[in-house]
Amino acid sequence: MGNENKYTHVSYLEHQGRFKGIMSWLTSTDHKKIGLMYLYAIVVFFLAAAVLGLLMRIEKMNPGADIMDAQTYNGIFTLHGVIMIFIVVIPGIAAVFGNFFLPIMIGAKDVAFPKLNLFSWYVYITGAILGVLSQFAGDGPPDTGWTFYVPYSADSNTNVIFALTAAFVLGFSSILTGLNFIVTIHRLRAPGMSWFKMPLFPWSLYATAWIQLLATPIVGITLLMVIAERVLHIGFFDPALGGDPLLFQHLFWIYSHPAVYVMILPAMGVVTEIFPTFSQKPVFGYGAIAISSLAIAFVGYFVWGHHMFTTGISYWSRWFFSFLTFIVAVPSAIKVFNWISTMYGGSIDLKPPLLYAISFIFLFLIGGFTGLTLGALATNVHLHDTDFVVAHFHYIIFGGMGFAFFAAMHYWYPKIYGRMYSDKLAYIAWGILFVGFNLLYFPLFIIGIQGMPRRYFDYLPEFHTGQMISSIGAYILFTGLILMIGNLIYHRRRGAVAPSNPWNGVTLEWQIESPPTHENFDEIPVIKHPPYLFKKNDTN
Ligand code: HEM
Ligand SMILES: [Cu+2]
Repeated sequence: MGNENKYTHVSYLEHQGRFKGIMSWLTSTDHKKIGLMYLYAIVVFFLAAAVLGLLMRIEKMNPGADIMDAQTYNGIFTLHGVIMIFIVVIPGIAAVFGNFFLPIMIGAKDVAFPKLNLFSWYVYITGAILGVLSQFAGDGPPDTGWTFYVPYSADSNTNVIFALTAAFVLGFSSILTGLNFIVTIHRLRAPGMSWFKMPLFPWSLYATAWIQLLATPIVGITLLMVIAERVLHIGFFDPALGGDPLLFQHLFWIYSHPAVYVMILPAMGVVTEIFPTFSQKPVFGYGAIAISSLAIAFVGYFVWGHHMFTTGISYWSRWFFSFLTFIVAVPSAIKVFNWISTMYGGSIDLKPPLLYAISFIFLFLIGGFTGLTLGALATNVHLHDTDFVVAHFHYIIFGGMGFAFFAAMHYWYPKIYGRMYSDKLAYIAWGILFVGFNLLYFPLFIIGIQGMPRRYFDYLPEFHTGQMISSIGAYILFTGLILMIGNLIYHRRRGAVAPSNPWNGVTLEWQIESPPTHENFDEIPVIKHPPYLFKKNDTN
């Protein structure tokens, strides 16, 4: 066990500077406080959107209209999707744990542009609030789905412009954060930390940041084009005005496919930190993991057409997009092999963070293999726009990114707050979450194959059993979520005081106090070794 916390310095959670109370947060340029401001905002939005998900599941418990009409359902699934995608998971791990730990893990006192960092948070909150307001202002909740497909999104007389603007503003925040991270990693690594001595979570953030910087402007422009089409009747997409509806889908997915890597790469980065720590072994294949992040980010740009197999694009382009989709699976598979090899022969300590990280692999594999089913032309045509797709992306996004977020929360909690949560409650919450998750989403694979279309408010009687099981799963999952979050909130002030290095981690964040001081390091460390040396004679 590491040295006990001596509290010789002022922690970042204690007041310093001009303002007190909430204002000291809202004006803080400390990357750690900004990370926590993202955390609290994201948790609130996540819970709100989860309640919307639960409402949908209650509606679908039985055939026919139960608690809402079809139009309300359309509004709810649009808002659920918009919040979960643009407000929760795209910023997600990068904004919370990236902000908090990137500077610390590379031995810096802050990000390169601290004021820009705070500004990004304000842009984010503005976009998030706009997204929620779209439900209440003007002509009723937008009903286009989070993908805003034309021609419907150009015609629907609901509040689409509001939601489009929200997504646009949120994109700006994403670009600024990406820019900040890229410059930080290039300029602020501690002396001696060459690229290949950098820990792998920062590597994953680096790959992510390039996608944020290069892909997000595309969707921004696309959304503006829909607004222009609605307001000024410029024919970008409407054939009657000389436009092309397929153009929208191309532009949208050129961003939105890489966007799934903005979600998943930081998640992979998190578990890559957790496996070595709880196996007390250097990560297996350090170089392969670092480079495969870049490879995923790069190849991920060329597969957007797999969302468009049924739109009538040409045979060869379909073939090509399908082929490339299978290629992206290779670097992802390399990572999975390396994580498992890292654990192999290690002294494994199945603490809550590791349990979540292993669940990540399990759920991500189910999501990944069903993704290949969707990437293959023949099966895609059958499964397109069915609940199979809904199951697939919840396994990837919620099972992958969501569980990695929970893993990160349990891993870094003692460092962030200087307190421990209850292990016992964490195990119980995990069990409930895991069972609820699979009950909720697995049946959707089956009824999807049987032909249950996605985004439908009602269904035929033959789907009743599957829908019912799924809805019961939603209740269970929700209980697990509340228990997990409750455990973390409760022990924030009442938990046992955490040692500065409870898991015997070796990266830089474990070498400083818990909670960290305002400037992280008294003295910037000089890096001599690769990042994952657990014993003197270990090598990477
Ligand atoms: C908390 C538990 C959750 C429940 C109960 C839930 C439930 C649902 C349901 C019932 C749908 C509608 C499916 C349809 O009718 O086609 C849906 C769609 C969706 N969900 Fe979730 N979900 C949850 C969590 C998440 C998370 C964490 C994400 C993160 C990305 C997410 C993203 C989406 C998206 C993007 C859609 C697509 C909406 C559309 O088709 O336009 N959900 N969810
Ligand atoms: Cu895609």
